[in-house]
Formats: sequence, C-alpha cells, structure tokens
Amino acid sequence: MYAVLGCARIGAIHSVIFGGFSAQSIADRLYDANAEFIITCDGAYRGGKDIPLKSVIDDALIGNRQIKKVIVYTRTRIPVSMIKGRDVWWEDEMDIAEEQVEKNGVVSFPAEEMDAEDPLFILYTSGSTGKPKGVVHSCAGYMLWTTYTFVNVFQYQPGDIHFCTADIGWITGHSYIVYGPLCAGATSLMFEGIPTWPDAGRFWDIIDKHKVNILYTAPTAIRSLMGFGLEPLKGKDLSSLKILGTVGEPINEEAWHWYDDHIGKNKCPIVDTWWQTETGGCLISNLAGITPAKASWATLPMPGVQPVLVDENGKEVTEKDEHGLLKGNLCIQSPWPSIIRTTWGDHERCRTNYFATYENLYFTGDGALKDEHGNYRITGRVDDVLNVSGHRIGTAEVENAINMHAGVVESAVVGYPHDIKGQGIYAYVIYNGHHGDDELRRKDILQTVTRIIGPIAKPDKIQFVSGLPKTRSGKIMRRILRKIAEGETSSLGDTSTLLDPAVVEEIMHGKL
Ligand code: 7RM
Repeated sequence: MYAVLGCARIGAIHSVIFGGFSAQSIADRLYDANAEFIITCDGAYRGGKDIPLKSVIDDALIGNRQIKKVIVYTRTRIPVSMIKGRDVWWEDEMDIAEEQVEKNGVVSFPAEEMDAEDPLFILYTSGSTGKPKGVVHSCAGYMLWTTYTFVNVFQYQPGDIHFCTADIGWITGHSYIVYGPLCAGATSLMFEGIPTWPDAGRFWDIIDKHKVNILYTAPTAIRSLMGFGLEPLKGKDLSSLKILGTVGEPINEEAWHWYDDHIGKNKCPIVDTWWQTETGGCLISNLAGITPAKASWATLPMPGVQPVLVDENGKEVTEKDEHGLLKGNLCIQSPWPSIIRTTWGDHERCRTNYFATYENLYFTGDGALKDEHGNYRITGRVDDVLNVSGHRIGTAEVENAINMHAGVVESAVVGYPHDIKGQGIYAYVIYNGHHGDDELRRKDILQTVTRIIGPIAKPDKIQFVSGLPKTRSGKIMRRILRKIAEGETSSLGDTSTLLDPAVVEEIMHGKL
C-alpha cells in the first residue's frame, strides 16, 4: 500500500502484480507495460508458505533491458541476490532520504499535480484471448467513483473500521482497501495471508481484536470457512460488525444465509456488489440498510448507471421466462466516472473488446437475470473467462500454458461447478509423448502451468483424450465439453455440425 500511494503521489503509473504469478507472467507484464522500476520484498508469507518474491523477480528480469532499479523491502529475511547498480534496499534508501532531511531540514515533499485524465494505474486482467489486458484507470474518475461507492454502498460512517479481505494485487484491493476508503478518510484494515491460516478463525480473530465494523469478502472465502463449521467462531466477539459485503463471483443462497446467520447474526445488511476490473468500482449493488437485499441478487444499479440486457444480436430482451424474469447479456448504456480508459498500448483492443460486440454499448461479458422490480442477478461469464475462487482466468491462457508442455498436442479448457471455488478448471488434453504414465504426465502438465502462469491456473482435472469435438471448420465445440465437464450429458444440444461424433462418446466415457 505504501508503494502504491508513493507512486500516486509522484505521478508514476503503478501496475501491481499479484504475488502468486510466475516469473514468466511477471516478465510479460513488465514488457507490456514498459516498466522501469520494480518495488518488491525479499519474500512474503502466504499461509504456511514463504514465497521467494525477489527470486521470482530475478527470474522475470533475465534478458530484461527496461528495468532501471529494483527496490527491495525486507520482510522475511530469506537470502536474496542483490545485483550491483540495479537492486537497492528500501530501508537503505529511506535512511538516505532521512539523512537529507536532517542535513537540509527539508520536510516538504509536494504531491505531483495531475490532470484528471492522466493514468493512475494499469492492472492486468484476463480476457477471452490468451494475453492479459492492461486495464488503465484515470486519476480523477477512478478516485471519485471508488470513494462515492465506498461511502454509499457500505453506508460508511466516520470512525468505522473497514476490513476488505482482498489482495492488493486485484482490483478489489485497489478500490476498496486503498483508494476508496482512504479517499473517504476511513480506517482500512489489511491482513497478510489466507483465511484458513494459522486456522479457520483468522477473520473472526481480526474482527474481534480490531472491532471491525465493515467486512467485505468473497463467496469462495465464505464457502471455504462454512466448511469448518461453527467451531472456529466460538468465543469470537463479532458484535462490532455493522455491514457485510460480498464480491467477485455469484454468491449461492446457502453461503449468503450462512454469512447472514452466523457472521452478521441477522443484524447486518449484506451488500452484494457487482463490478469488474474494467468498471473500477461497484456498478450494481444494494445500499446497506437503504435498499433491500435479496439473497444471491446484486439488486439495483448505482445511481446514474444504466444496465440493459440484450440478446446475441444486441437487441434488448423483452420476453420474460417461465419465472417472469428477463435473461440476457449484461451491457451498460452510458459511461460512468471510473470506466476503463484504454488497454495499455493498444487502444483498438479496448474498443473491440468492450465496445464493438454490441453497437453503442459497453459489454461486460456477464449474463444476468432481471426481475419485475429492476433487480439484477448476475449468473456468471458468458465468454471464455473462468472465475476460480474469485480469480479471473482465461481458458485460452490456460490452454496456451498446457500446450507449452512437450508431450501435449492440443488441449481445451472449460469450467465446471465447484463447491468451494465456484468454478473448477477442467482440461481435455491430447498427449503424444512417451514419457511416464498418466499420473506423471498430469503432474508434469500442472508443473508447466505453474511455471507459465502460476499456481492459481492449475487445472483441477485433466482428462487425456484422443481427439476433441470439432466443427467441420475446425472450431472446438466448447459447449459440448462444458456440458460433459458439468456432468450434464443428457442434453448435449445440437451436435449435427460435429466432424467426428465418436470422439464425444469416448470423452463421455473417460469423464473424471
Ligand atoms: C470485482 C471483481 C469480474 C467478474 C465479473 C463477474 C464476477 C464480480 C460479482 C460477480 C456475481 C457479484 N473484478 N463478479 N462481482 N458475479 N456477483 N457480486 O471481481 O475483474 O476480477 O472480475 O467477476 O463475472 O465479470 S474482476
């Protein structure tokens, strides 16, 4: 957070990279962003694990000629190799700055004045293509909307302690740990680690100890903690809580009610906030205690936001289904202050990705339902983007990583419902090597994905197949693969365009 704020103060564009990414993913981002400076730690703690951050950075910098300086903050004291002329310790630099102050008595360090539309940061996020996009947000619009939504959605009152459990490496951390709360003058509480370490009472201990008033977390965390039962809650005083929030993926009703009953004790409004890296801040959410909550519904758009549901031709849907609901692809009709400004280095890509699918609309990539009161329920992505434990991962990215493995001929990746993660990653792989047996090959593929992207993109299931269902024009029929992975084999839909129907039989037989 200090590094992010430091950049903002001097007018430097920051691009935070989640600590779980591989050296390769970091190298790609550094190159794409034309980065010149890196701020990192020697290591970091994540659950019981020590992550060797600086060593990963060193790997990412092999062959890199853009980076001028690497600033290293001491955190875990693991040995690191500091390269002369390039790497400096954060603490040493701070000492030098302090000596200057002592000598010259200089204490004034004015913030750089920025234009409203100057870029504030780049944050890489996955889309339906193999290459993550650098989403650019601007100084004024982004800070305005994150502050406005923070104050109104959570009904923030001066003095409230706000605890958002996200990682700074994702947009939720940027908007609702750093910028929104701090611009509103709130106390923002952050923690290093995972919800289940050293035990599943970590969140409840933090809430008890620091008298947290607002808790903002993700359905995947709620579901994982639900799995530990009520034992970890015993003896924890959660009475300071006033407001609960959820974000990142659709919340199922069971998790919503557990959150309401056992964490909020039926006294705290739950806000279900729908938004994206590209939207900067919340676009659809109830306002805590002001507009009604509805389990697993994000409910109403924020003031000024104009959603619309369209069919595949971009026509507004008007016909209700058997439950009296409208169903369609979620678009937004006019801009809002923190709308994505560009994708770094490729403005055309921004246009085609978000504004060209349907004329005059911003397309979110999500599907949604709408009831007669105007409430929205987000059903999930309708493109080739997965949401695994609230992490956005493109199927094409995972396929590219799997295909890097020497024995792999071709692969297809789809999502399937997963009790805790929301979605799991299912990979169908055509393998043509001689090395090892299926188990070893699976492990080799997982190792490859970890190397190329990072552990978050590891498939949960890998099924070896002799072919993939393709159309006569050579397109993989993902719809069929998705159905098989979901275990919904009774209705595979239209298979008449399939090149080789026998492949589908084989895949269904071998399902994991
Ligand atoms: C904030 C964030 C964006 C995608 C988005 C949705 C899904 C986010 C909700 C949700 C249902 C919600 N940014 N999503 N919030 N789905 N209900 N309240 O997560 O760029 O990482 O992901 O996340 O599919 O398109 S993100």
